[in-house]
Amino acid sequence: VATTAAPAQAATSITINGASGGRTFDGVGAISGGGGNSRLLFDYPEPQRGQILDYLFKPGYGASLHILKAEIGGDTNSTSGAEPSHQHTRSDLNCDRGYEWWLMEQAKARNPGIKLYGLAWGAPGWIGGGNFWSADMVNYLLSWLGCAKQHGLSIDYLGGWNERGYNISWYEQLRSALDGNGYGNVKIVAADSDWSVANDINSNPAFASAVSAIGTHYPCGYRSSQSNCSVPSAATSSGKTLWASENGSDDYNGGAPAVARGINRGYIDGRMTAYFNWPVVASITPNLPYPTMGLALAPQPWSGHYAIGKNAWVMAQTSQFTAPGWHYLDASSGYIGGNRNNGSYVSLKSTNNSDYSTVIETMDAASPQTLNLNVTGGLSTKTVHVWSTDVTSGNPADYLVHTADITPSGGGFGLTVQPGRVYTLTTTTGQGKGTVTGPAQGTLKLPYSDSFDGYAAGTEARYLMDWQGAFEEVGCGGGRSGRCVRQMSPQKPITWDALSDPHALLGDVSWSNYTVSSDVMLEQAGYAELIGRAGAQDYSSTGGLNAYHLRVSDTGAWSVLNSNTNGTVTTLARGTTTALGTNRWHSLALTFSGTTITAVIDGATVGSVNDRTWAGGQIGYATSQGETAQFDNLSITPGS
Ligand code: 147
Repeated sequence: VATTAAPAQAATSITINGASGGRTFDGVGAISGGGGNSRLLFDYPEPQRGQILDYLFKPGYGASLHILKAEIGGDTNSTSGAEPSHQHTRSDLNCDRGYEWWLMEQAKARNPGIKLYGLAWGAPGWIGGGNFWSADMVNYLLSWLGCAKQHGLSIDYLGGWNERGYNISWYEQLRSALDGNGYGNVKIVAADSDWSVANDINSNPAFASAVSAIGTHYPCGYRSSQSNCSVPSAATSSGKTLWASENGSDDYNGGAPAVARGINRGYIDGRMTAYFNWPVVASITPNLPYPTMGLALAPQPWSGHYAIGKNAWVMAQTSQFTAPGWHYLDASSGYIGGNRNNGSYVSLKSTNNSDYSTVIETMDAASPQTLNLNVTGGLSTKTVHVWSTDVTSGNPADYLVHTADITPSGGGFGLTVQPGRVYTLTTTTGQGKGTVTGPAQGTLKLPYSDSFDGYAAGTEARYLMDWQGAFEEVGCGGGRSGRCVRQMSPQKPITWDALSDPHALLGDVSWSNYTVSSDVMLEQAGYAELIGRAGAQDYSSTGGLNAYHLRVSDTGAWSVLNSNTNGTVTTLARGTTTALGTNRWHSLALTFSGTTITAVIDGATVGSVNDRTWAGGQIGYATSQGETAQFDNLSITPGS
């Protein structure tokens, strides 16, 4: 076999200098929230649920996150779902709702050193008469911190309003409220929006003293590019800690090059000392927005199927080799040969002042490069362990591989780096890669039913994914015993994005011909709906859903509706039946058989229509805005 010698490569010298200055590293993390993206993980069976959590949080095993940023629920949609509030109304308080407390506990159980960061996307509408930047909102955050304390969780960082700008005096009020209520150690991040906050922090000392870190979203460009992470001079000269407090929004595998660039270049270009991937896990059904974004895919609690993404392994190339509190070595961080296309490297020094790790990414390189590394400035000259991830490979066996151990000679060693890879050179040990895998995909089998009786009050019914409002287990009303699902938001929320009626979805998008039935009880004048064949859901412009609905009002007015993501709602049939009233139970059913849709109220067929718009999809519940209706005895039976 004839071989051709590669053209001679000039070696590039890199000095890893422990005497270099540099900022303190705060960590790499990910976001649960903004929103709903962790919903189905909670419903996963064991042992798969624990395996996924291990891959996300266990040190030396997977993504091994340093920071978990969790949504502070607001009963309103925050991208891929709504997360429940700890205070649906002013007089209400329940510290056990939703899945973020559970997730933070699970993260802490695996890594007691993990840092926690809370941020709100929206809020219940009683707050500030609909004004987020209010004293009510400060108190809402204080009560959330009180809940965290009840859970034994100490919160390290707190933000304001996700991507909705900032209010200087509100941040100052928040700081003094934290200080005055025993939360002086909770650091404020501003403003989880763009860099404009840096100008005000730079010019207003009172604002500056309230804020610990400037956290900006997508500072290297939205989603896949992550190429240039330069920051405005006001941010640099503010002297504040700078973070990429949200980044990512990319597929759990396909986002890996952007993650690799973003973590390194955020520091090199912008001196940003933390990187947060949005979101932590894609644990939603495939019809919802961003169904594969995250570090892992876990959309099917009914099958237990999950997949750990390349994003997780690229993140591990930094997280497993460093810790918050380590120091960047500025003189040993930059672009290979000064050329961005060759790739980048950052070096960090342990708090023991001896161990170090250098993370190299060659995402944009075209050919192999030879590096001559020199270790100096008091750093360990022990064996250098080399780990690498081939980001161009689709084979998980090529991710986070321990590829070499090098003994430096006279402080020096060489390394050839291939294009499209991440390498970590380290004197530390303890890294590892979990190998357990989950079962194959499967559908959620019909018939499916839920009496909603087997849950504690305040929890969410299995597989029921809130989109707007909050659907929660309560003791049934209307003289019925047992538990029911109730829509808990009695007012229009302070939204993060498009407002829609409260609704929640459940099931497999492949369901086609079936009958869905449920009992329903209105609590006020208004309507409730049974939804079927639900598919795509818009979050940012109309809040619309591809679906059919049977809507019933307290007056007895009913309709069969066809809605879509453009926000269009078409009435397919309508009529009036005996008034349903309030606090009385009724039964609803919708049957889908080919193009025939049949609506039944209290056992009587009220309408039958033909429509071919939606061939299949999930079931769901909806209410008019502010209607706290109850639902019971869900049943979905297969049809033909
Ligand atoms: C972010 C939100 O903070 C997340 O909750 C989630 O919605 C995520 C989805 O990509 O997006 O909001 C952004 C939306 C658009 C841009 C940046 C952030 N953008 O176009 O730069």
